[in-house]
Amino acid sequence: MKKILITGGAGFIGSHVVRRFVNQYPDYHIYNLDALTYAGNLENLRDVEDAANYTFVKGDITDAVFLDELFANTDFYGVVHLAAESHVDRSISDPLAFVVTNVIGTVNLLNAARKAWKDDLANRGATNRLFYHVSTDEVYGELHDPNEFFLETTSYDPRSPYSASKASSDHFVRAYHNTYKMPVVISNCSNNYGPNHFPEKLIPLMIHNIMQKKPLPVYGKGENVRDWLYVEDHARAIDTIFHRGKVGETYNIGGHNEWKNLDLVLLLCKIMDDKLGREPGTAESLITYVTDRAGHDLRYAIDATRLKTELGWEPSLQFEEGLEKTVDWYLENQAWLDNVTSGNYKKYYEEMY
Ligand code: NAD
Ligand code: TDX
Repeated sequence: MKKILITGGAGFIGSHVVRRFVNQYPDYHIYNLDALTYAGNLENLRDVEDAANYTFVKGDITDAVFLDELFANTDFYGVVHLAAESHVDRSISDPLAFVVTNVIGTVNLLNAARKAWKDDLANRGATNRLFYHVSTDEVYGELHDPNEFFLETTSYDPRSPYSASKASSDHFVRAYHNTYKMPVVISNCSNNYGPNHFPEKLIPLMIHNIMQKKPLPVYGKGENVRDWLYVEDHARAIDTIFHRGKVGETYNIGGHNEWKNLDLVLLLCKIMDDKLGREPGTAESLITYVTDRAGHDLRYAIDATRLKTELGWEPSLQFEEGLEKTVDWYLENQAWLDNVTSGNYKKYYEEMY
């Protein structure tokens, strides 16, 4: 049985990746390594927790000694690295936490793999092992020209502490490939949405606030543009790249689905009024324009042609369909939402808005 380490598997995207790998690959044993920060939640994985090919390991990627022991005791065939601090607003108030987890944590993981895989690395090309780093489109900076898209060759230009930390970790991953022959692959994905998304991010925050009839905080004028992808499509892309991506390469992943924030919030308002049996316009009346995010990137848009032409991946869901599925999930899982919005969330929310 091949042992695969997935980091950050209790988080939003990680939990969908863990579920997919556990269900699709009975010949793999999946180890989910997660520190269970505020963003990690084992409730996300209740349906796979008893699977014979799944093990949860509580641990912190900032702890190098722990990682070295883990890799010495378990012969991992592959690593899919998602553990990170992921919220741009939190990176603005506490940048160092992002350096520690996203940069130092990633280097610790690379070091642990390097030590454990040293015989394979000494023999370049003779390894089937893989270190897969999951990254973001935000490393490319922002776009102004509506005809421009991020390509795999676009120069890095990170503009928030979050994207600077992810760009740095991408650079370390490539440096380990070049210097130590670490077999790596990187993907840079656009904004995800779907079930289990923590309600500090735009879509689940708006869904939660519409349910509670609370103000809907739109930053600035709501003109910033994001390219949205359903999370299960991202998990399928990660599966595809893990198995068929070329070592040393980068793949962009995106939904080809750009929305201005305000238009997206208006669409959500319409869907939610409908589902909740409220008068049309009820949710929209909650929209409140608030101070813009510092250094707010104007537009992200991914060109995912390479992934389509080389590996045959395409998004499967239309946005309206994905958004309805997402809203339905939150309406059916209010206990999940109540649980993650109790305790520290209240304090975070009061400080933010
Ligand atoms: P998330 O915040 O929902 O989950 C992060 C997970 O990592 C949590 O389970 C948390 O407990 C864990 N974690 C955090 N610090 C840790 C540490 N020191 N040691 C071990 N575990 C730790 O994040 P997400 O939105 O699921 O993003 C996952 C990855 O995908 C990140 O690397 C992120 O940069 C990348 N990404 C996210 C998006 C997006 O739209 N959310 C888009 C592109 C790329
Ligand atoms: O309350 C809000 N109001 C608002 O107008 C929030 C939380 C956000 N916004 C805006 C800011 C952005 O333009 O909505 C847009 C989306 O914001 P987020 O959901 O915070 O996502 P973003 O900053 O685009 O980053 C996300 O996508 C790329 C993830 O959090 C990253 O982890 C990922 O790499």
